[in-house]
Amino acid sequence: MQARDMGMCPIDPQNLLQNPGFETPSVEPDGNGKAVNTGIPASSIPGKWDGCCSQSGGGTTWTVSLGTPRCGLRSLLVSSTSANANVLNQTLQLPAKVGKTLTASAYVFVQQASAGAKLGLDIWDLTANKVIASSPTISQSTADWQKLELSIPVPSGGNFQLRINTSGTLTAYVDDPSVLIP
Ligand SMILES: [Ca+2]
Repeated sequence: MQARDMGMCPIDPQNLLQNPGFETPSVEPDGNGKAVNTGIPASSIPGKWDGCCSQSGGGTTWTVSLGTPRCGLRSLLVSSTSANANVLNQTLQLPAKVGKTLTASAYVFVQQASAGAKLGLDIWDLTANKVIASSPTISQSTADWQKLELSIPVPSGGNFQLRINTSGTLTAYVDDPSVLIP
């Protein structure tokens, strides 16, 4: 892994997510903060991030990493092992934005991906209880950070989640997620 020196990315004051650069230090004793994907307990990654989805075999672990930030000091290390769909999500409640187009994005850097592994973003409609938009997914290692993006109108009710969705067996970094609604 080459050293990266990109410094702090500009903070977009319009970004609706909390802790989008994963920069907020955790209160975890290890100083990182980590979410083992059991659903209970919820994620301890600061900034309203929550893990989801228990499963019998395999799983996904999210750890705030100091090793490979795209910007700032931290990024999110995602490690999936024979996982079904696993998500790290952040809920947004924006009834005033219904019908306006949201754009969600994040940068990912996939270190290793076994056959069948996938990493992508989606929007989960909390009213309809379904995915309403998905970014392209990445299923192979990448040479550098790669941007994933999607756009969709804010659904009826305005309650939705941005989800970082991973399955199969892979190791990747995620940084700088964003939800913008002009
Ligand atoms: Ca960061």
